[in-house]
Amino acid sequence: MAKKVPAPKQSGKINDLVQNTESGLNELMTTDQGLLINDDQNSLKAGERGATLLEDFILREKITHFDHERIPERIVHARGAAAHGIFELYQPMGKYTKAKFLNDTSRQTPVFVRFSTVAGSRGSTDLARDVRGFAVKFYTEEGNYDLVGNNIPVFFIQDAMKFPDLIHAVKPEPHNEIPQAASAHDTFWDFISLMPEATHMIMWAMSDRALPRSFRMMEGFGVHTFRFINDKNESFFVKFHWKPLLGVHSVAWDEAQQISGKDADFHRRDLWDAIEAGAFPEWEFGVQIIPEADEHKFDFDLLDPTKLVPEELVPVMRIGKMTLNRNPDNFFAETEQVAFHPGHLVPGIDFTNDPLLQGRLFSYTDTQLSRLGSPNFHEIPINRSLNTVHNNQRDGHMRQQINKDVTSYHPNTIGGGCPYQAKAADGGFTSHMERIDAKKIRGRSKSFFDHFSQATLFFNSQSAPEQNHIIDALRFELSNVTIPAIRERMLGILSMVDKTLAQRVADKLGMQVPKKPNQPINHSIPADGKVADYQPVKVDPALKSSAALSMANSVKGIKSRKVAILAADGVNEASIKAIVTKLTADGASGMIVAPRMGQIKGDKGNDIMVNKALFNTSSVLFDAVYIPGGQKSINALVNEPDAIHFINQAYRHCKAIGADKDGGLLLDATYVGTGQDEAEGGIIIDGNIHHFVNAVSMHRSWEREPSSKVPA
Ligand code: HDE
Repeated sequence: MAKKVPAPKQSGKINDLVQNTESGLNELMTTDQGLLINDDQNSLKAGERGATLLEDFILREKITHFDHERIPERIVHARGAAAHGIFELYQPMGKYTKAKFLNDTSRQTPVFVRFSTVAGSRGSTDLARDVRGFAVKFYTEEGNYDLVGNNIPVFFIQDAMKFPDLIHAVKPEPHNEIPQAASAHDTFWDFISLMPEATHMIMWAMSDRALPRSFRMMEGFGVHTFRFINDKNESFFVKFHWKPLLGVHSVAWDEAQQISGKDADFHRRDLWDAIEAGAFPEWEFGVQIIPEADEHKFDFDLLDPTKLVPEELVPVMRIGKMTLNRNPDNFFAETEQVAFHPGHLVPGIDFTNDPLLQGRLFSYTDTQLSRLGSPNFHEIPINRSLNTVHNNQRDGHMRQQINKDVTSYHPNTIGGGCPYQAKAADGGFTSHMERIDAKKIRGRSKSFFDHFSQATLFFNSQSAPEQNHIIDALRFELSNVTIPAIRERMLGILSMVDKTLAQRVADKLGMQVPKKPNQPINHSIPADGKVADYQPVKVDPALKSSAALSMANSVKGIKSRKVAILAADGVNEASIKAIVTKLTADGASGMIVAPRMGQIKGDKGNDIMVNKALFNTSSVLFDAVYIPGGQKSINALVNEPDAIHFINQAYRHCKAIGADKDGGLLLDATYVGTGQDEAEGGIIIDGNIHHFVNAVSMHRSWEREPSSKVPA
């Protein structure tokens, strides 16, 4: 039976895609030429036991198409999932930008958003420790605007020249293609240990930000500084943010590794299921605006993509909301073929000279040419703009548009001078007239040389559990490096961030922190320059800590959380009803996990539908566990090793565990134990479901972690 799906909000883009959609429901099967097919089971043969005939054009067509089904995966961000949605503006932004979609609060701008991991192949796990891509295509009335960002606000490198090196270093090693979707290997850390500019980003990548609980619980960042341009041609620097209304939350590293085995599609499924269930993910769109006059006011360079602008210095103004409300109809046609490009702009938004951004402006069209195979990739339905394209670009593989004009050049008289150029006043795009007076030089600005202060700022801004997780991640990653000299260089770099951090990592590696950190210089020194003048530096920033950088300060809530309810025959029906009703009312879900699939019998003799069996699910796929009583049920679960493991694992991962008065007896058989301190965070055994729901909404009780004795 077809699932009942809440009606998504319609958008101009969905209507646009309809002309390309197809369904075979109640239709006869045809060849690609529209010929009705009579037999799709057998090839044409010379006799029943004879050879297949070359003449069989139907077989040839079918197999030829199959042979060519695959296209190259993205060189980076190969693994991803996407959804349609809308963007709604809260307040007109005309003071800063003339972009129409940022001025009209009555309009819903259609969007298509793709989330991704960076390093892994298309079939790799969703839960790899990695940066996540956060790419948004706005289908505006002025053409497509792409904000191609990440879930981390800074990047590894300062100059596009180093991007191929970075990616070659992190991808599986070339001789044996190991490891898949992982940075814990020699070549990555070899490169990083020679690139002190990566230090700030490494702090983020080793933090739990690299292990999101859900795409829906990630922030998004434009990373680079961009420009807004208003209708008086005044320019403002701008940093873009996406703030998830569910808050920013992550899983534990041990949990991430287990999810990779239990459900490698965890994030993809989570996004899909939430949208199907009508729990539409939402983000507020934020901007940090900096007047041009303030460009040099900061102790870092706004053009340096390894730096963020702390929210304490420039607050984030929330100017609109994006809601994802519709899953794609076809993964390949939409999610795989969508082509983002930071150079897809609308009037009112422009670039800065960030050297990383400048390099990206070349790469994204170039890569589509090999990935999608033709300069006509803009005609693929998911990529085409809502306004009709008129220009003199012609022909090429798979051209769809039928250009009727005789002229394909400009200027012309034969075609009446059409298509016309648009005046700036009529929406024609003009580049910002930035004044430039410079020598042509292959080099780097000294204002980019501070590689450590914001790494320290980030580390100092983390809660104690977050700091522990960063240290654990560095221990894990560097312990997988086989060459001691690389580990040593990294310890030297870490000591520039924080001495205790470096020491704690070194202790578990069985190494010493080098007394004199080796700070390699990863950029050229001009012929007339002195080496000493080109060393990485660390300034002492005015701001010592920034609350916005810690997930501990993020919005909390119960909405869309998944709670496993452990039950067996004889379970207390009233207790199940109470918890499920409360969870559903609060926008969360409770799923019955039992020793077998099908149904179990409650204590009042009623059948209860089982959602998952202990043998086909795991606590790592849930946010919390609840144990309703019923003596028979508890007795059965006490004798189920999978049930005991389920609770122990949830305990180790610091999840909320709740039980009614009888249900608490099951905890005796687990590491949670009955003698545990009643005040222990997230363990609710008083049967008060309000207390339990509160605990779930806190996401995790990370403070429990250091005392956890549960084996992995
Ligand atoms: Fe990308 N990046 N990138 N990148 N990037 C690609 O384009 C590149 C960078 C980002 O869901 C590729 O269509 C260079 C920063 C996302 O389809 C490619 C440099 C940020 C996605 C490419 C960067 C990003 C990509 C591969 C350094 C965050 C996935 C496939 C100069 C602000 C988009 C493709 C999707 C994809 C190049 C650095 C984000 C090869 C050369 C910084 C989210 O063109």
